[in-house]
Amino acid sequence: MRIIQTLPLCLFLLIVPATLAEAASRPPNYIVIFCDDLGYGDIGCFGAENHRTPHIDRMAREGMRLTSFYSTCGVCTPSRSSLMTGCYPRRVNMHEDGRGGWVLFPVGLKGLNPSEITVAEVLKAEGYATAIVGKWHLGDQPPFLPTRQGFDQYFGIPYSNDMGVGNRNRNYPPLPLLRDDKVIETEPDQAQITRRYTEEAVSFIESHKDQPFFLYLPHTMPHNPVAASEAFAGKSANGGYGDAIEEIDWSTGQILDAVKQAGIDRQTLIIFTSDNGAARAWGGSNKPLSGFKGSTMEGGMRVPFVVRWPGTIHAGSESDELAATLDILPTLAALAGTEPPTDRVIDGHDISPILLQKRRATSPHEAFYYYFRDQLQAVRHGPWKLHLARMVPKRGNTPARQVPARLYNLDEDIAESTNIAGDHAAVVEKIQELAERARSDLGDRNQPGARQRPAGRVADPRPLTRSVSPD
Ligand SMILES: [Ca+2]
Repeated sequence: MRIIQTLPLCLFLLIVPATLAEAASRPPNYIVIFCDDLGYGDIGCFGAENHRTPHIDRMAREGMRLTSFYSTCGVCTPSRSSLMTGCYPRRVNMHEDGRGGWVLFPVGLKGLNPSEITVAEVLKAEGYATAIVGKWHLGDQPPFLPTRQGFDQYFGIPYSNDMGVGNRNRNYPPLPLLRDDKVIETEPDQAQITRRYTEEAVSFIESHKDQPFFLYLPHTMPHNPVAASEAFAGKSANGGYGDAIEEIDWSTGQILDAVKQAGIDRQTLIIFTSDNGAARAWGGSNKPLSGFKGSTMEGGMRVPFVVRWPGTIHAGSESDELAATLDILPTLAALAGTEPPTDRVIDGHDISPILLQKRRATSPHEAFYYYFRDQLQAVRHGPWKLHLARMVPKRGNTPARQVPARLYNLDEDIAESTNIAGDHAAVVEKIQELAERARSDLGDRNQPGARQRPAGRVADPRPLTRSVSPD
């Protein structure tokens, strides 16, 4: 009798410490949900009243909101280059395309240099399974595809969803849908794309629950042209844009459920954020910020950020410390027990002390630089943001004009409405010094920076079609 009673206890002692040790030593899984053009005020937990986002809102209640989180540019390609490399777009020369466009276009000359080390490569070296489901937008030529940048697998439309035959301004090849490096469909039904991405993501989670994984889910939506499946089309209070947001919210709920059902809820850190602010035209909101996609106003670059990791990140927490997509690579690396590449400059920092609410954890950024295309337009330093004096080029019938420097205290004036440069000469001077530092390091307009690195280039780009077999 005594043996029977003690046996389960022995088993318990043998099994449980091993399980606990495994849980403690196993690095966390990562899921990064990255929306396209979703604005600061587009989800409920950041103040939206016209979009129903109960699953993302639940993520925020069970996790943390960062309210001063930035993408590094108001448009797609530069923003994504920072998420992947931990560097400013000019550092890796992805601030413009090879022909001077503000993002990469199909049949591009340029791509993220294969010699750059992406967050996927950092994690893969630690034994992570890696997948991307969605929009890549860092090069459409074979050497630049995600399967050459640390991702084991890829499923998605590789660039913006308006860059297909439906775009009457340009002669683009049919919009491709890729699996790994092969075009498996052209001009896919975009109303089904969020659902298909979600199914792919859930399937990846289910089949990789027993090993550390990194799942990057850059949605095609709500970039224009917006579309949603039957269950969401016409159902929101904000037209097609709201439908697309509400389907992304459903998708996020599916991801949360899949993680829970796989029994890895407490071992999985999930991020929800966006690549830039909402555009002026399509129904999105950046409230209470001013400005839109494509600008260096807060509305162009400050994005909503929610992170959830039950048992490790406190439920219902939030921080207004300045952080950026630059910090994703260093932070995920640190939490996985490794570090970012040490053979090159990395602009981001490990923000896990902020996420874990370590005492006195503050922003690791002395300055944050707001570039648009090749130009340094603004700098943030603590609560202060200085829009630098600059020449605004001629546009249409509006002549070129010189605009003076403008200073805002974002803690008191988040909408950048009252220029107080005249009252704070010392602050202006300090930020101008920081701007000079960025100019010499990263460059500005035609002035190259001392520590920029080249983008990848091909001499003879070709369309991604079903018949092209990669090199
Ligand atoms: Ca975008």
